[in-house]
Amino acid sequence: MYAQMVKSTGQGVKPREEMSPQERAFQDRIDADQKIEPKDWMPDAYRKTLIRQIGQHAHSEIVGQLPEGNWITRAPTLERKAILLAKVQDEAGHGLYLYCAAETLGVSRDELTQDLLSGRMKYSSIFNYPTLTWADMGAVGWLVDGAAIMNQVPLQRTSYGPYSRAMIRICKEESFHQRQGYDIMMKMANGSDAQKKMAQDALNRFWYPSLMMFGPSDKESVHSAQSMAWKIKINTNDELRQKFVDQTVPQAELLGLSIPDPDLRWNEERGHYDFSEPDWTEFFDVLRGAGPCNTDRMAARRNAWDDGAWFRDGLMAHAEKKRARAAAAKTAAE
Ligand code: FAQ
Repeated sequence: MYAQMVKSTGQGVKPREEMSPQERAFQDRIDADQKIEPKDWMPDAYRKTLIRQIGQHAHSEIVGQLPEGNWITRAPTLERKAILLAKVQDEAGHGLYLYCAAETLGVSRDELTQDLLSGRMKYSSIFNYPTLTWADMGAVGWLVDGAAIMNQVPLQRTSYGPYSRAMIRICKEESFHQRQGYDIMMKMANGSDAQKKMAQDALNRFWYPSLMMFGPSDKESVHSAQSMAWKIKINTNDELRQKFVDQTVPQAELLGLSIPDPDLRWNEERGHYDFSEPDWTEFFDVLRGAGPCNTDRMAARRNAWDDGAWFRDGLMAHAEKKRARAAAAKTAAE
């Protein structure tokens, strides 16, 4: 059953008059801001959408360790190294919270991992870009974690209880991640000419990929309407992208760095910045596996899975031994 559920949905919103009484009662609970819990009845498509989104989110946290993991051995000071190590470990923890939340929907972590490795499930496009210099650690923390928080703060109010509670814990840590990234950028932007140039270059390379993290434009977003009706998503992709730009431009100004967008300007009438859209062809290329690092990222995850086989086998053998011993003790006692 799970295998059939993973296939992408892209449904429209079912009109109320076409809903079954059970579906109507479910929608009423959502509309009343009640949380849905694992044992509650839910429409199959709601379960399927959650597995897709939470699973992708979990994979993103795990694959997201790779670009920063690349710099742990090369951090410029012991303090920076300890901070980066802690941050990368936090991302592993976020992945675990999210896999656990997905498991409450009836899918195992092994199944989700197999779907990532076979390409049936996605992870965030952003992690298919390389981290070339130390300034990229600043840009990732500032922009990538900044975009992640912008998306995740509203998800604390998502309708599915276990996902919402995971997001509350995750958001606390993401705020620290963003601050540490901005701190690196401040040091670099106020450093030597070469360091400032490196910081500007990191911003140039990470700006548009960060904007892509929010997903395609609203008119291209296949899941938004239904996910918002179910309060799985609270905002549209474009709303969050705009909020991110509005928040980030003054931060770049404070750093003395320029956003790489000649059309970026404050629009007094709208009360928002106007900005250029990312290159959506590049975005969809990355999604279908043709980004700069897709092959490397998937190879790293496949190796990790294969290298961990002996450990998983050991755990299973130990559990089986314990089970057999308990069964034998029970028989002896009877
Ligand atoms: N990358 O209809 P929509 C982090 C796919 S965590 C790849 O708009 P939806 C922490 C989408 O899945 C970052 N695929 O979809 C960290 C769908 O394809 P499908 C991850 C994308 O779900 C920091 C298709 O395009 N955060 O960074 C992307 O309503 C630093 C159509 O799109 C989350 O996952 C993309 N950027 O909205 C870790 C947050 N965008 O599945 C380490 C939770 C769209 O039909 C270091 N997720 N797609 O085959 C969400 O909020 C939503 O899923 C969106 C997409 C907003 C990402």
